[in-house]
Amino acid sequence: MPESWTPAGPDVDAVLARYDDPLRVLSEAEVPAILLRRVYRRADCDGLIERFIERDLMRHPDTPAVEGERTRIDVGTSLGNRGGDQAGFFDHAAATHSLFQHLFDGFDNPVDKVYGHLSQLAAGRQVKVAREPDGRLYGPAVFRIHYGGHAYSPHIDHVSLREKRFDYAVTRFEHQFAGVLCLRNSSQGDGNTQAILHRCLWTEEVQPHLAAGTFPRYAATHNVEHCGVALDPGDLYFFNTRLIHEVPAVQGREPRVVLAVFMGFTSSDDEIFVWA
Ligand SMILES: O=C(O)CCC(=O)C(=O)O
Ligand SMILES: [Fe+2]
Repeated sequence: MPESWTPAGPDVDAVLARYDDPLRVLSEAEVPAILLRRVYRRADCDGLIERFIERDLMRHPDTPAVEGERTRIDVGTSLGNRGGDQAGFFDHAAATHSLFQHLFDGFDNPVDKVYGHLSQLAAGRQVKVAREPDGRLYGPAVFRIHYGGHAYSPHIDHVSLREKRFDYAVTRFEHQFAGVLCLRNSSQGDGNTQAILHRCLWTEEVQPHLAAGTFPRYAATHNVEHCGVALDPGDLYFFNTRLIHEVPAVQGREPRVVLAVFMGFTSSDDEIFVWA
């Protein structure tokens, strides 16, 4: 019987006992994800969210949304949103580095947690914030607050394959992964909003199905396996963002709050660049 396609985990030691080079395993999508449980304290998850609300970085779940408000708020800088204006992107990233210098005071630093776990999985490669040859830094990570109704339909994330950006240093990497640390999950009834990873790496052939919203039918006719990634606050997962993936709409009062990073990986490259 072939082994089932399930995440590696639940902690770094278990992953390293099984795989010498877990990120290379991710690059080949041999496993859907590396899923590390309870890497960040629950009290720090709640405390950070309270701080964001106090500082007006996010809306309290009981405060009604103002008309036309977006269902997703970002705290941080993301290349996907801002990369079209390169100077503006790097200025915004510099402001994020300043903001993050003290934003976590009194709590464990969640960005360091993500980078630290990634380093342990990196088989000696250096994990660093993505930078241009002239030293300009990308945003280190982004908090994403998703309110009710926000969904990610089946998609991939890849700077060159999807976004067609070639004027950034991160284009040099062959593979792109994401890291997602859950700080709060939406919940209502028995169903939490959880990510689904499909055992299908992006190709030109599937693109029309993503664009037309017909990927579910494509997946059913091609017997594409999938894997749900159920996160509790404090859990961290890494996955290959060339896998078609989705997150169903957030349900209920609580927003889904995550700290997200992307990273560029090439097996033979001794650096891993991380950005948001
Ligand atoms: O929140 C997640 O678990 C994944 C979100 C995602 O796919 C994205 O931000 O591109
Ligand atoms: Fe994604």
